[in-house]
This record gives sequence, structure tokens and C-alpha cells, in this order.
Amino acid sequence: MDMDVTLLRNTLPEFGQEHLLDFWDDLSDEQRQALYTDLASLDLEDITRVFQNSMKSSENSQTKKDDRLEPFPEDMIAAVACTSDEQLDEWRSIGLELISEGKVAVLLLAGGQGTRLGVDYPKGMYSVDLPSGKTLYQLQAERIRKLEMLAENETEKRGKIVWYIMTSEHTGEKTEEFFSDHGYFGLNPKDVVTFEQGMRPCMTFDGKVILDEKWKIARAPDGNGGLYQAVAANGIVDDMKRRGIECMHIYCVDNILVKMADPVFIGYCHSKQADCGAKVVQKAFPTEAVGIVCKCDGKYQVVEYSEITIETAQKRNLDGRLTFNAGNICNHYLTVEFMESVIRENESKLKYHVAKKKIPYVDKSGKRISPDKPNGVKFEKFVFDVFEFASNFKLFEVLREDEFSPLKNGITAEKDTPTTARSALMSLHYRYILQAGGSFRDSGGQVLPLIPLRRSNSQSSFEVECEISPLLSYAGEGLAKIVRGNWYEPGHHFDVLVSPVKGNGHLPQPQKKKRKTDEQK
Ligand code: UD2
Repeated sequence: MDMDVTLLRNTLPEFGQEHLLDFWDDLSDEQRQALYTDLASLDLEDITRVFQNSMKSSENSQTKKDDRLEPFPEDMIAAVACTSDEQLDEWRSIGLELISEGKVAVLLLAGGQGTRLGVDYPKGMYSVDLPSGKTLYQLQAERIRKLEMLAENETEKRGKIVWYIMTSEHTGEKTEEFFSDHGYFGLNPKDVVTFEQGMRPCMTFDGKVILDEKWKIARAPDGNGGLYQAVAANGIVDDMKRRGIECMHIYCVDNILVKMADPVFIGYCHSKQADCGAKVVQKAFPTEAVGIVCKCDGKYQVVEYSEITIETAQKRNLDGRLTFNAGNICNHYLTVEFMESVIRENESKLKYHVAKKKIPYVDKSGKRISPDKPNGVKFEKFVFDVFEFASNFKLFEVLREDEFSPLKNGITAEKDTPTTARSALMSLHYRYILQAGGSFRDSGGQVLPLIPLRRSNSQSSFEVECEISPLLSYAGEGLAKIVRGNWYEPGHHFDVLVSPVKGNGHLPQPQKKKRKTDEQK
């Protein structure tokens, strides 16, 4: 690229960004070229406008929203716990039918930097140390494969679930390499479509673009709501239409229990003719730091806990349930038609949210500093900010212990850690075994408890290690014929239902099936 540095020197001061050339004289030719390309790609008007507008609306959001809130209308929510098995089965069949017709895609949001977890690779590559050693990506790939098989068994038609994965500059290359190194975990590479989201410059609190290096601007992904721009830029809707896809399940990478393309959820949304839907869980307690789905100023929105007072958070209905109870778990349903209309008509209306962060920077003397407190802001759009544009929006309330255990933090944190994610998966799988008529017993024949016990003198916090390969069962189905009446004894590494890390999984063999003793009869 030809460099017109004089033009830059004239333009940058108009927007208060002349400091970006402070180190120009110190740079090598290569570094100058890199910085020039970086600066020339900046839309200075846009970043100035976004900075001013988002800082203003961030200040406004310090004002509590209590008076503007209404709970989500009851008749637009279906709760799994209050729905008959027949109804759930009906929705499941509808979902499986759509899957077998190839009309359902899954779309993974995997562009986040995973800073809280503290790893320098994409979160999906993380292994929470299950007996199988499977990573989040592998678990998800296997759930897709199993669901395609289940749909085929039910309908005798084989449909593909195409997996769209949104990555970012931080996660793109490593994710693609990981899938390729692992043979796409048995999926057809043509049905795993990765695309990258955009990045935005990070700025100081007074609106100066931050230099990450003397020759490079600090940039961060533009939030999971950057999805809509990225989908448009990469022709993803056209790809979906070409493949005959009609709806998608959008989800985030870190929930170890995620039910990809959950046929019950898909069937529910489809049968209600929803154009957009979201799974929620009941809030665990009033001050739990999750966004709640509700109406604000008459529009469907996710409102952060910090945006309401404690009195509103604690408000209860006559039945004792919290009035604002619908906790967002980042599991969304969108029709392709709705996605297309968002991109066409509403994407530009989505506002940027401001996140105060510690952003490494080059100081006046040219030294690179890693700050220990927030020194600047990142700008992010949120995936759920499109709810307000839906003409028929529905909620589906699921059980937290069945569907939600996110991996957000490192091992030493108190919640949402690798240990809690592992524990949640194992307890769920143990529950599947119990429901299917099997059990885990100690050497004296006593049934081991479902709730994992913490061992006082051991790293491991489980009495029972129970992992079921997704290739064996997607959500507990099909296990009865294998485990009914069987007892399993937990050994030191009890992994009776573990499938190999690679390959198709295998039917588990009970470690030991005991005859009932006279005493137990
Ligand atoms: C998200 C939800 C929150 C709640 C919670 C449950 C949003 C904005 N917030 O909060 O309401 O449901 O999850 O676990 O959805 N990501 C990108 N690009 C980005 C930033 C994030 O793809 O620029 C992905 C990220 O890889 C992850 C997902 O979005 O899969 C959620 O991101 P997060 O972990 O930063 O969101 P969190 O926990 O603040």
C-alpha cells in the first residue's frame, strides 16, 4: 500500500488521534507499513461517534430501570418442568423432523477472548479433565453427530446439522487447526463453516485510541452481537438458504451441558411460529449476576442485574417465584428469515455496550505496560439485543441442572470453573443412569448418592465418575437397554460409560454385575 503519511498527519488531529503517530520516527520500514495500514483502515468518524454515543448511554444505564420494567408475559413462556411428557415428545418429534429435513443449523459464538478463564487458546479447546479427556469442541461435535442419527432413526431421513462457528482474530486460526487436526471429530468438513467477526479499536476513557505496540492499535472483538455484521459480511445467510436451512440454534461455547439444536426447543419455537426465542433458567437467587429477559419500555430485552435495584430483584409473585426470574443462558433460536431481516433493517440500530477493561498499552516513553486496573474501554454489541425486533418472541424455561453450567473462570474461582463444569456433567450423567434403571453402589451394595460428595483428602471431589459419550446418548435416551438392573462399582477412576477420545464410542460393559444377596432380596 502506498503511504500518504502527510494525509494521516492532517486527518488524525481533527479527531484528537494524533498521538497514534508519536513513535513514527522510531519505527522500521516494516513497522511503518504495518501502522500505516492499521491507521488507514480506521473509520475515524465512526469510532468518534460510537465512543460518544456509547459513553453517553453507558452513563444513562447507571440510572436504574426499575420503573420501566415488566416481567415477561406468562403466556409466552413454556417451562419444561410444567409441561406434560406428551407435549415435550410432540415438540421433540417436530424438532427431529426439521433436523432430518436439513432445516436446522447450529451457530456457535466462539470469538470471545476467554480472559477470565486465563488460557491463551480458544475456550472450545479446553478440557475440564473428564475421564475421556474430551474438549468442549469434541463434546459439541459428538452431540451434533448423535442428533443426526436420532433424527434419522425417528424419521428414516438423514439430514445434516450444519455447524457455523463464529471466531475472531484471537480464535480463528487455532480453532480451524484444531478441527482439522482432529478430523473434524467425525463431521464432514463441508458442514463445519467458520467465519470471523470484526474487531474494534480500544480507547481510553477520554476517547483516545490505544496503541498496543508502537506500530499497532489495540483492538478487541466487537462482542457476540458482532454476529450480525459478520454473518452479513461472510454471506452466511445465503449459504444457509442454499442448503435449505430455515432456523438456527445460537449458543455460546462455554456451557458444558449445552444441548445443541435441542429438538424440543426447536420444535417448541417452530410450532409456536416464533421468529426468535430464548432458553432461560430460573434465577438461583435474587442477586445472582445474570441478565434477565423481560420487557423494558415495552420491548423485549435482557436487563443486567446491575441495572435494577435490590428491591426489584427481590420482588416475588404470589406463588413465591421471583417476578424477574428469567435468567438468560445464551441459547437462542432464530429463523433464517428473521436473521435476514435483522441484517437488512436493524443491525445498524444495535447499540454498542461499553466494557471497562485492563488494556495493555504503550506509554509516552514507548514502554509497553500491562495495567493492573481498567484503563480503557472495549465496545461490544450483544447477540440478544435483537429480541426487540422479533414479531413473535418466545421463551423456553429449562432446568439449570440439566442444561446450564458455564465455564467462565479459572480453577481457583468460586463459581463457573472447570471443576463445577465437570461436576455438573457427571451429576447429569449419573442422573441419566439412575433414570434408566442403573445405579452406582459401593462395595457394600449401598447406592451412592447423586449429589457428588467432596472428598476431604483428595483433589477429586466425586465419589462417582460417570461420563456418557454423546455418541451413546444425547440426553439420556437409549440407556435403559444397556444399564437397567445393572450395578456399577466406582473404582479409583470409575469411567464405565466413557468412550474413547477418538472413534465412535462403544457400548459400555458394567464393571461388575452383582447377584443380589439373600439379605438384599
Ligand atoms: C453471556 C451472556 C449473558 C449470560 C451468560 C451465560 C451475552 C452478551 N451475555 O455473558 O447474558 O447469558 O453468557 O453464560 O450474551 N463471544 C464472541 N465474540 C465476542 C465476545 C463473546 O463470540 O466478541 C462469545 C464467547 O466466545 C462466548 C459467548 O459469546 O461463547 C458469551 O460471551 P461471554 O462469555 O463474554 O459472555 P458473558 O459470560 O459475559
